[in-house]
Amino acid sequence: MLSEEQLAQYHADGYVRLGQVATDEGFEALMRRTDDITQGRVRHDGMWFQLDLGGDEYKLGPGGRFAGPSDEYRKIEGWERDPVYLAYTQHPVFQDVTNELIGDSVSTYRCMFMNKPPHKGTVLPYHQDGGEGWGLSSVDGADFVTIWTAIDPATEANGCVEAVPGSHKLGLLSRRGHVVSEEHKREHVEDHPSVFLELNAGEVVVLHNLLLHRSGVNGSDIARRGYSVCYMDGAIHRTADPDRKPFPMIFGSDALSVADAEARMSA
Ligand SMILES: O=C(O)CCC(=O)C(=O)O
Repeated sequence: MLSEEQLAQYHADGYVRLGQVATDEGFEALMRRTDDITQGRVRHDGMWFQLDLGGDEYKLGPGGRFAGPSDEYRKIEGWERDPVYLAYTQHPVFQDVTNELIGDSVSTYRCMFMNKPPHKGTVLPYHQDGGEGWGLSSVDGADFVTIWTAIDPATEANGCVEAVPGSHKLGLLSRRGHVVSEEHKREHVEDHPSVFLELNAGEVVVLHNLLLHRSGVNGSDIARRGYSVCYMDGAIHRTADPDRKPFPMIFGSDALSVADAEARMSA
């Protein structure tokens, strides 16, 4: 449960740190499973992989199926298919937090791995999470929250998330663009102090979806792997979907089951 102080910080700054949520043993299992997935020892249908191109230009490679064992995936989506990661995503602490900030019925837009390999890592410019590009029935994302877990220590040197405290209060700056325009950057980023959300391995930060955030390249010898889950109101659906099918449910009725995910693995 968020304390009153934590809740006040979340509303004032648009982020709040939770410390380490997993037990040490649980976190070791997450680290092992991270390697199992990036190295292809564990495979799940429907996961999406994108290799890192590196560089300080926002240039992304194509995404698709597993492309062989690699420490150089930039992004991998679909981690809710994995029982170890699903159990973590459904941790009671995250249930309390999302219950408080969203409600009882919670789905996930995406459960993703974001990596900046040593001396690589593509820059991610300042952006807000939401807008029409997400193709959702909730455009301004007033009912999303991201919970970001450091798999490696996340530091300024290896490209941790950087954010402008309080910027979530600006509301959605553009319905169209995901990345902040030059004009909005001049107005809302330059001359506004930012914070580097440095975390020890295992630690967690909760981010308001409209918080202006970015991350840079990794200038260090240490990888910067993170696990980012966008939780949202379970009623949100894709605008293009005439059946209004919900996203994978994490909490509430029809929530995904760890036992089912385990059974699929051993089938
Ligand atoms: O991990 C990163 O570098 C950025 C992640 C991000 O933008 C997000 O989780 O919404």
